[in-house]
Amino acid sequence: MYGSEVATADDSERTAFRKAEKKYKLYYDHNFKSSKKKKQPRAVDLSEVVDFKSIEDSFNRKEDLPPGTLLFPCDFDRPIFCLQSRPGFYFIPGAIGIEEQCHWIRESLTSFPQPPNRTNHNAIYGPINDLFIAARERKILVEEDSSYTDEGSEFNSFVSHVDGPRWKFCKEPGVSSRGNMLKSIPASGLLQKLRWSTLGLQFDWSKRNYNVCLPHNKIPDALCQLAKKMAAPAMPGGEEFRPEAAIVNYFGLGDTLGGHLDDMEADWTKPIVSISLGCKAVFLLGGKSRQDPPVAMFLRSGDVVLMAGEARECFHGVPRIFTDEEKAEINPLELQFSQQNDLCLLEYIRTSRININARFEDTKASIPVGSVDQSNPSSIEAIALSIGAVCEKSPLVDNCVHCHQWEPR
Ligand SMILES: O=C(O)CCC(=O)C(=O)O
Repeated sequence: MYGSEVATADDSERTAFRKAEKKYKLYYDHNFKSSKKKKQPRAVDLSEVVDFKSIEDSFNRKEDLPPGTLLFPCDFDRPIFCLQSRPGFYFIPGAIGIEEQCHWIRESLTSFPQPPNRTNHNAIYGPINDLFIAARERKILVEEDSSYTDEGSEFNSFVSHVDGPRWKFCKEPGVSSRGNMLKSIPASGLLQKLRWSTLGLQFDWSKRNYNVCLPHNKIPDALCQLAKKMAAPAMPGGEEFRPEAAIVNYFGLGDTLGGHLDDMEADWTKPIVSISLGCKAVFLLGGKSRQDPPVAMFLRSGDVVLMAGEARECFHGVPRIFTDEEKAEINPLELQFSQQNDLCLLEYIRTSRININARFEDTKASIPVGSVDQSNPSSIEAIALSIGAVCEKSPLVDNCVHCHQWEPR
């Protein structure tokens, strides 16, 4: 997933992929005419962004396709489009209906970040239970009072690292026995800073591999079924897709996912099934080199992308999500969540995008050695360093969803 071939600072201007990232990334202009110097998003030219929704609309009306776009022949219940220039890439616009989108958004916020699934917060706070509920109830994560070591302390019920700090959701900020304010962070802030969670087989960021030793649950059956159905057009010889791992990416305003290769899985003939939820985004699909000019395309809530075979070797990334009412295109989601009186979900999704990508990993090929010992700070540090190193070298991924943890906004 996060390719070994990481960009260095001096290719930031040189490669075609970098240029495209820069073109679509969110920049602000300061409006000096206004006394408040309000930040305004800089206008971006979206005329070259491929829009598979309008391609589908026009195909349904006139059965014609723009040059370079192909209709994949299959008996799927929706048209599936491919690009002549990128064999192994499939786009299924609006593949997931609105109610199902709401279901996966809810799951992504309530159950997917639950331990033993890991999130970007693990390295600092350890496993966190019920983050979404705590955010809804406006709770605060408070660090244990290290000056007070009562065995019966309530904090012991929420152990994060065995020897490290312990944290607990509280209604109020805490004060230590010596009268100092304890470190605390609102749960709502942690929810906004949730960048990834991993389902099924857990990915070990320090070793850049799946690690069967890390505690994990199976991927939820309903997600397997969905991925299996969506993957069918890209499966070799009519085989069934059985995902063993999934990464959930959470994007807020200004977040990006820098260009990378998904090269961690042993078997590249199996597709990655990538589901978009929430605000619209620009996705860049490059070639095998960062020098290849990427194709930019919109990803909307409910779209599904498959990357298999040769497309697995292509750089890709997300330089932009849109959170303004006109471009985000989430009115149907807003309507659903207001009907269900899910104000917290409504508030979240108005400024966020979620991507669930399911992968097949041959467990026999995964390295079962040297699992990350969460009680060992040097191991946690290794994760931080490995991700930090990637990001330091990549000036355009300063808001990258995978490295936020190490670079405060
Ligand atoms: O967010 C997306 O659409 C792409 C996610 C992705 O490329 C990844 O997680 O490797």
